[in-house]
Amino acid sequence: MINHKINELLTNQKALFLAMDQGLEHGPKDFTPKTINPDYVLDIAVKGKYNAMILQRGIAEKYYEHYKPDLPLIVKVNGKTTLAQIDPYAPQLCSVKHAVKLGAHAVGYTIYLKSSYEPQMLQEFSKIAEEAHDYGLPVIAWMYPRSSRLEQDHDTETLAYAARVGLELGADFIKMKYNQDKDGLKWITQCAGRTKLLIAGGEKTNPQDLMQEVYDVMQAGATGLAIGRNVWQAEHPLKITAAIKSIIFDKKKPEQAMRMLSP
Ligand code: FBP
Repeated sequence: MINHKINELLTNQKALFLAMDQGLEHGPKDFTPKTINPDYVLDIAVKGKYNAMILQRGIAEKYYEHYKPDLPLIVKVNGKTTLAQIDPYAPQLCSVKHAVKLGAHAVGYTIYLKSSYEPQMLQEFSKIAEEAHDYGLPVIAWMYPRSSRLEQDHDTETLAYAARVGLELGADFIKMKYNQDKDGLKWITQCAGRTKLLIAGGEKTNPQDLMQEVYDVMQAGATGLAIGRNVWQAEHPLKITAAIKSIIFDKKKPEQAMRMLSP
């Protein structure tokens, strides 16, 4: 059952998800008057034929219905702002039952390993994974080693540990940042075992670096990307989407993908 549901989120065992939860995670600073409108981003997801759209419950409740027939939904069931002056902790904000009601194909949850709240998040995630699997929904764990003492930890051994934690906890996918260590990422995918690895997009970068990164992570064994700002902040989001997809799904080289971006 779960494997079938996982496969529904894949194209030839690869995946490209679009994320729009940055309004909660970062605030409006990531957006312009055009991109702040969820319909703008949802439209990119449909036209770009993304494997799924990642939303928090509020945007899903108010905007998703219209796109339901064409776009699988992943509901992010926990989250946090950058406003709280505490060690990173993203509590559960949406029940699995409610995500199911919204039409979710999967649920996502961020675990900040190294935070003093890590034990709570491990426990919450495990319960959510159990419940989601009971409903037949795959679970995606955002594995972000981070604490107030340490902004982010991108050390390969820590990311490998995080990947293994994802497997041990029952995540179907893990999502993490790429630290530009290609050999390291091969080890990280091995540590993740049968849990599929997705890479986050990060802040907007130039298309050349982005295409190289997509190529490198796919070569290292990633299943795909869950990306946001690099797509919907782009001047031509559908062109960027097509270029990324050519690498993920058609095994194109970065130079070939770049040619798709020329006017
Ligand atoms: P981006 O591609 O825009 O980085 O989005 C991916 C993502 O995981 C989002 O789901 C989330 O809002 C954001 O990154 C969290 O980023 P961070 O916590 O590093 O600021």
